[in-house]
Amino acid sequence: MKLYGRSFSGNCHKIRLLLSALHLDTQRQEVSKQDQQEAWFKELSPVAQVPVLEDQGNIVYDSLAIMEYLANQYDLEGQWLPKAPADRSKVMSWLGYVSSTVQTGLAGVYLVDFFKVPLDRAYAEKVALSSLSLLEQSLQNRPWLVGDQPSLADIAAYPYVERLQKTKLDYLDKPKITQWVNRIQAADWYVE
Ligand SMILES: N[C@@H](CCC(=O)N[C@@H](CS)C(=O)NCC(=O)O)C(=O)O
Repeated sequence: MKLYGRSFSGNCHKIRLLLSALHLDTQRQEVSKQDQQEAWFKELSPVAQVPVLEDQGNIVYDSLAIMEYLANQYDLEGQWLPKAPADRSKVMSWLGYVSSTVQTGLAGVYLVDFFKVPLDRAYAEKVALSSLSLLEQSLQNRPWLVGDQPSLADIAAYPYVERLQKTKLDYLDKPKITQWVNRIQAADWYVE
């Protein structure tokens, strides 16, 4: 199994966390922005984005698709992506929210503050603050975003929250989010 990615990327961090949680050994290849425009990489990812996973001759791109692939292939008991439709839908709702709103807000702030990408910082911060409120509220009475054990929902959201420490925004005024971050970093499946 091989993961093509970039260490700074939140989308790639999700996959590293899930691979570790599933105890899967992976070869890793760092892909530069320049590599992403090369023909060999576009053959793997027609959208020229990381992450890309190669497994048993299958090429999967997009972090959401990779997480779903890995869960279906290797999470046989459904610990990370529940099998029961009602529980599964709760995790899927978070994955949808992370791919849209959390990426716009939290990842947007990270891109502006850390990489100096010229995005609308004020809009990204407004969206980020609403996501932080929702996360704080969702963690009010439980340790994980869905149910009483960690799931893909936590793995997908974590990288963007953690990366706020490299920005002018922070989550440290949110006690439940802070505890959740500490809980994830203390887990035996946690990887940078
Ligand atoms: N929807 C995709 C988004 C992937 C994405 O935006 N990847 C970024 C890095 S985090 C990328 O490769 N951007 C193109 C570039 O940097 O040139 C996913 O979830 O994997």
